[in-house]
Amino acid sequence: RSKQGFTVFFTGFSGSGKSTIANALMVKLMEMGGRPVTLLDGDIVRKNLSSELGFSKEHRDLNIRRIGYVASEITKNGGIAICAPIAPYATTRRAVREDVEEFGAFVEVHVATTIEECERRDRKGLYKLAREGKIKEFTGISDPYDVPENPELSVETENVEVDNCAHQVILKLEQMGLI
Ligand code: GGZ
Repeated sequence: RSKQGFTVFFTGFSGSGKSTIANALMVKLMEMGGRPVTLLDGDIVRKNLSSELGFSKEHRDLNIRRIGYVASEITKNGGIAICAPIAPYATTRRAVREDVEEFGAFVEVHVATTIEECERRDRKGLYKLAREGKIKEFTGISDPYDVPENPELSVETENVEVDNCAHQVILKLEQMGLI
């Protein structure tokens, strides 16, 4: 059994299912015991660690680099970090990968639920506000999202249940020899 720490980094649109899958994954990993599991969810990080930041490219990058720094420290100490921000920029995701891989494995999971489906769900009413121009620079509507080219795993929540998505991540972690 490997004891190295690792980071699972979810990326995808607002409302794609990142938080829900990340939470289900956290529960599964905690049940297995062993290493401590830390969830760095997008909105929780923004409330506690990045409260002064907005959604410009500079601020998003700063937010993601902070998440990456915390994840790399957790990974260094043999823990499991689960991150779930939008992280729209490929270069920034790459930088975080490099930070983490100094100490352990980086598992990028693209939550590939389409923008159409996220907007159709519109769980928080944010897409409507973005369409009305009341939220500017909204990812997928009026701001870019670089589709991950080589993620360790891609899942989607349109046709697949959350628990199944979390299970696919578990299988990938087993396959990589991390759990
Ligand atoms: C994207 C926004 C925006 C804009 C507010 N664009 O569904 P949510 O509400 O909880 O998830 C979104 C969250 C995105 O924060 P992240 O820290 O994950 O973004 S990034 O990785 O780009 O730094 C959404 C809400 O904040 N939100 N305004 N303009 N999402």
